[in-house]
Amino acid sequence: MANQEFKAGYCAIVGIPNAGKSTLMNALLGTKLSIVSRKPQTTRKRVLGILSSETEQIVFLDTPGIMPRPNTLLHKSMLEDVKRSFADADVILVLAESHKSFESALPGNWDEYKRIAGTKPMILAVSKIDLAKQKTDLLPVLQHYGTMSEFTEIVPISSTKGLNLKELVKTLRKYLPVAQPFFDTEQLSDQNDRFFVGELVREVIFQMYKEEIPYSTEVDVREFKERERGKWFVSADVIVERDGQKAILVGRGGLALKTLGERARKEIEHFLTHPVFLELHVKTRADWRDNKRSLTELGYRT
Ligand SMILES: Nc1nc2c(ncn2[C@@H]2O[C@H](COP(=O)(O)OP(=O)(O)OP(=O)(O)O)[C@@H](O)[C@H]2O)c(=O)[nH]1
Ligand SMILES: [Mg+2]
Repeated sequence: MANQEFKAGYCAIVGIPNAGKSTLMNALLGTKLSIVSRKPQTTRKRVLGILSSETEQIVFLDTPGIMPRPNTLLHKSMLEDVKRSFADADVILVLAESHKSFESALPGNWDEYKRIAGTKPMILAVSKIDLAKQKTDLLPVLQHYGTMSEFTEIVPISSTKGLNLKELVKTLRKYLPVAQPFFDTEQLSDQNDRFFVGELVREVIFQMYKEEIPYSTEVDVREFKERERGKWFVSADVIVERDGQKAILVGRGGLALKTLGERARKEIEHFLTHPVFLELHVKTRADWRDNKRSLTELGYRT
């Protein structure tokens, strides 16, 4: 609409682990950018996703889940990313799952984050409403959040069913400043393919392995070569904390690692729309989650 002023700004998507933040950003962008799993704490670094239309550009910051008590240096770094996103945002979009109790749908230390937000507008998206058994189940939930003064708007959504997402964008638009786009309107992110390739390997690890394995594992893309002819070449280290975990990752006769490689390669090829040769090397780096130097080398801010 030519008579609408162009608006542009940053929107941080925040909430407890597993609230559906990454799924929402992907649904809004119409593309799979940020990795998703059924396990909490999938996102570890903030992921930037750019939504451009003729009337606005919203730069989303998909953040790691807020956990009240960080118990590793990695967790602390994840929370720093959340806080940085609060600081960078023009509007803060808080996700709370519709089917969770009010006490558990927002972070235990919500007051602390409310303070960080200060006077910035905060919108609450009540997520996963497709899980509500009946429409009437949602009413008391929306009424309850309606009494919380920090939220200027409340929008019920379902990312997987695509419910109310257009309304959500319209609502967010209201709180963006009049400005020119920050990024090229064709651009989807400011993070490079190398980053997303590592994330896709990590996503398959979150889907394939149980218990502590996904949490103890990191992926470090060592080589990423685009070739003029033939397959592109990707070599990545899969880092675990202990040798016992290495054995689980590799599996009997190397079968698990082979499956991981095949599944990750398919995801990467889909993302890059180009065939790739993927090489994975499993390495042990003792307690990397609590080692400042290791974390810095792996691209975490500490
Ligand atoms: N039924 C339903 N499930 C959803 C919806 N949105 C997300 N999920 C599921 O919720 C789980 C967590 O989704 P994510 O997008 O990874 O959640 P997140 O908030 O990014 O999680 P962290 O990165 O770990 O903090 C996945 O299994 C999703 O498929 C939704 O609208 N409806
Ligand atoms: Mg996530």
